[in-house]
Order: sequence, then C-alpha cells, then structure tokens
Amino acid sequence: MTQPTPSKDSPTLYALSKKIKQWGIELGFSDVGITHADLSEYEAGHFNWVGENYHGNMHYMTKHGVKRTRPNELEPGTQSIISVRLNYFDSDAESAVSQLQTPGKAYISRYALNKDYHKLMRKRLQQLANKIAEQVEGFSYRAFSDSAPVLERPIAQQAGLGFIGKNSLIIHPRAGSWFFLGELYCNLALPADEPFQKQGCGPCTACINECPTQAILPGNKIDARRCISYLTIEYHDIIEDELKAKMGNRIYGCDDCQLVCPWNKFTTDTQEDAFKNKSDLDKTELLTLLKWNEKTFLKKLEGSPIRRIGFVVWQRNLCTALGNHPFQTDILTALQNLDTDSLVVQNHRDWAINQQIEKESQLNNHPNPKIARGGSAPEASLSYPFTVSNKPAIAPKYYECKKR
Ligand code: B12
Ligand code: SF4
Ligand code: SF4
Repeated sequence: MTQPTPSKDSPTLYALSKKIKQWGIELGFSDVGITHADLSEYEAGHFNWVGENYHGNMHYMTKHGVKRTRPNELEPGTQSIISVRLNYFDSDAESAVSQLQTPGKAYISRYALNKDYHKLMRKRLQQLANKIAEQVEGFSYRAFSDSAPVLERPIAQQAGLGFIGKNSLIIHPRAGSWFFLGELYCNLALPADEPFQKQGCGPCTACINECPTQAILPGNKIDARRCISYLTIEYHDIIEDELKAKMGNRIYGCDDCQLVCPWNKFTTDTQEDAFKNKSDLDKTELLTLLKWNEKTFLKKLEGSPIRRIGFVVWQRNLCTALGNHPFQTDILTALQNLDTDSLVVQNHRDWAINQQIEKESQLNNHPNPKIARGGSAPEASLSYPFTVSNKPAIAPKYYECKKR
C-alpha cells in the first residue's frame, strides 16, 4: 500500500474515523471499530494453537506463516484496521433448540440457513472503502471476511467490538455473538479505539458443559479436531466412531456453545434480507434430504455456504445423523438402499445401519412387551442423547419455539 496524499481539504483523521463509523452503520453494519496493525500480543497464542495441531487438517491455518499475525506482512503499508460486525440471527426461523431436540430434523447452524455471507460482507466493505476513497486521495485498502490469513477475533477485540469468550467467539455484552466479522486493512493512520478490556464470562462454564464433543479447552481455545463445526464442514474424511455418535442431528456446523451463552439473550435480529429465512432449511427432515441427488443438492443450495462442502460430505453428514436417530424402519431401509461410490459415505452409511440395527435389537429385547413387539417406542426417543438440555434460566429466547 502506498501512503495517501491528504488533499488540502481532507478532514482530520479523527473526524474521518468518526465518519467511517457513521458510514459503516448507515451501510448496515451492526458495529464498527478501529485498531492499529500491531497484533503481537496474540502471536504466541496463535502459534501455540497450531503447534498443538488443534487446527487438524485446515492447512490454510499454517500455510501463510506470520502473515496472519502481522498485517504488514500480508499487506505492506497497513497502518490501521477497520473492524466490522454484522448480525445474522433471525428469530423467525424455527427454534434451534426444538430442531436439535427433534432427531428426525436436520440441524443446520444458524449462519448457514440463508445466503453465503462472504460475498455480502466483502461487497459491503467495498462500499465503505468507496466512501472513504471519495474523501481521501491515495486511500488504499484490502477487504476481508473469513477470506484470508487474518486474525479476525483478536482484531475485533482490539478494536473494541467485544471480548473473547471461553467458547473463543467475540461476544459483546449488549449484542451476544451471533454476528460475522470483517475488516478493511488500510494505509491511513486512524486513531485506534480502546480494546475491549473486560472478559465477560466470569464463573460461567455453560458452553464448556454443553459442548457435545468436549472441544472447548482452557484459555478460550477450541480443539477444532473435536468441534462439530470442523467435522461437518472442514473435515472431509471418515469421522471417528466416538465423535460420530456425539454429533446428533447436526449436519452442517454447530451452535450449541452460542445457544447456551447467557449473553445471547441480548442478540438483536438481523436486518439483512439475505440472512432472513427464505429457505426451508430450518425445518427439513433428514430423510427428505437423503433423497436428494447431486443435481438437486447443487440446485437447492445455490448461493448457500453449504454447497462448498460438496455432495459427498453432505451425504456423509446425513448418514451420521440418521445413525444417531432412534430406531425407525424407514430410516434403516433408506440407509440400506443408499448407493454410493464414495468410501467415506459407505463407512458412515454402514456405521449408521449398524447403529439402527443395534437400537432395533435393544427394542426387541426390551422388558416392556408392548415395545418389544415392535410398537411405537416412546422410550426410544427419550433415550436420545440430547446435548442441549432445556435450561430456560440460561437463555430463554432460544428455548422457546416461536412457531409451534
Ligand atoms: C478456523 C476457524 C474455525 C475453526 C476453528 C475455530 C477456532 N475457535 O479457532 C472451526 C471450523 C472449528 C470454526 C468453527 C466456528 N466458527 Co469459525 N473461523 C475460523 C477462522 C477461519 C480462523 C479462526 C482462528 O484463527 N483460529 C485460531 C485461534 C488460535 O485463533 P482465535 O480463536 O482467534 O484465538 C486467539 C484469541 O482467542 C487469543 N485469545 C483468547 N483469549 C485471549 C486473552 C488474551 C489476554 C490474549 C492476549 C489473547 C487471547 O488467543 C488466540 C491467539 O491469537 C475465523 C475467520 C478468521 N480468519 O479469523 C472464523 C470465525 C472465527 N468463525 C466464526 C464462526 C461464526 C464460527 C462458528 C460459530 C460456525 C458454526 N456455527 O458452525 C463455529 C464456532 C466454533 C467455536 N466455538 O469457535 C466467526 C466468529 C464470529 C464471532 N462472533 O466471533 C469467524 C470470525 C468468521 C467470520 N468472519 O465471521 N471456525
Ligand atoms: S461449535 Fe459445537 S462442537 Fe464446536 S465448540 Fe461449540 S459447542 Fe462445541
Ligand atoms: S457460555 Fe458462559 S463461559 Fe461460555 S462464552 Fe458464554 S458467558 Fe462465556
């Protein structure tokens, strides 16, 4: 980046930073903060995390060396970082918890129910950059949102957008954590905001207790290799049986550590049309989705982030979820009829078939003769290992179904 040539009548940098925040809000961002380009405080933490191999096979986390922790190595001349957040929670969607507690439904994480955020965020950042460029000659920048080696959460914390929770997410005490982050690296030496100093978790450990796979580590870190978000989206191989059994009906991402977070009762609904639920993905059945062929998958998920995982991973995830369902004849039949060339899907399908057969034989040996005779078995659904318990005291908003 080259240094800007401030024009004679360009506003002072302080006034400009105030304007940038105002424009950001006018463009629809939920908050805007500014920080300097020194992230050295976070460097050791980052390299310890990858050093422990917590990133699993996300090779992009190690590929860029210090570019991630040193903004100037990624974009020479970067003097300030404008950090933004954009809310995505849509409370008109079917209740997340009721979805999780209905094993026949497909649980898709809230951020992926609608349009892919990457493009929208970058387009919006571009609009913000255009406004700045109108005022400052020589303004140069690069826009990011989960698209490059950028330490987005540390940047957001340093820019005052929130604290890093024990679940590792950025949380704002008045806004919770259901938002995306994005940045403009730029060549202006804008005055930096105060970092968000307070760590707001206190003695709470709700997310640690609820995480279905015990992926949350001390020190606000995640072992991605155990995280259902990683397993369903980033990891494309055969998942260990121990973890398969803990994934419940989550077929794309996971939200449990946000659903139980008490700060999320302060979430404001998204104002973005693109994030308002227009798909049926908040209420679809696993069996319906298993009937999709690759063409349907690509067609129905046009513009959705889910498309990126590809059809094989999609089918793998559906098989896992169906294996976690209590025994049901039509599920067993659908799995047995699933024809696939993929070794990964075959593994998950066969695991799911075995799970179903095992559950069926447990039912047949059930001491209650009504159930053993093959009648409907209420116990079967009760024995489903719900990982999100009904805890209205924690975050009532998420434990009430809006639509009944
Ligand atoms: C890799 C990645 C993942 C991985 C690993 C997650 C992880 N916790 O690292 C997986 C696939 C598991 C994942 C899952 C999810 N992700 Co993700 N992910 C990323 C990505 C690409 C990089 C994150 C990263 O650098 N991790 C490495 C660790 C070491 O970095 P870190 O967590 O930032 O940790 C630093 C700080 O926490 C710091 N730290 C913590 N406490 C303290 C205290 C002090 C005093 C100091 C100095 C430092 C410090 O130390 C670390 C070292 O730098 C970012 C986008 C980006 N480019 O940043 C999105 C991002 C973090 N993900 C996001 C989202 C939404 C999710 C999910 C909710 C999606 C879903 N519903 O399934 C889940 C949540 C899981 C969870 N609890 O983290 C959002 C988070 C928004 C927010 N409010 O924070 C991001 C920012 C994407 C975006 N642009 O919006 N993700
Ligand atoms: S996203 Fe799910 S699996 Fe990952 S840390 Fe949060 S609760 Fe655990
Ligand atoms: S659930 Fe509790 S411990 Fe976890 S991030 Fe939220 S406040 Fe912190």
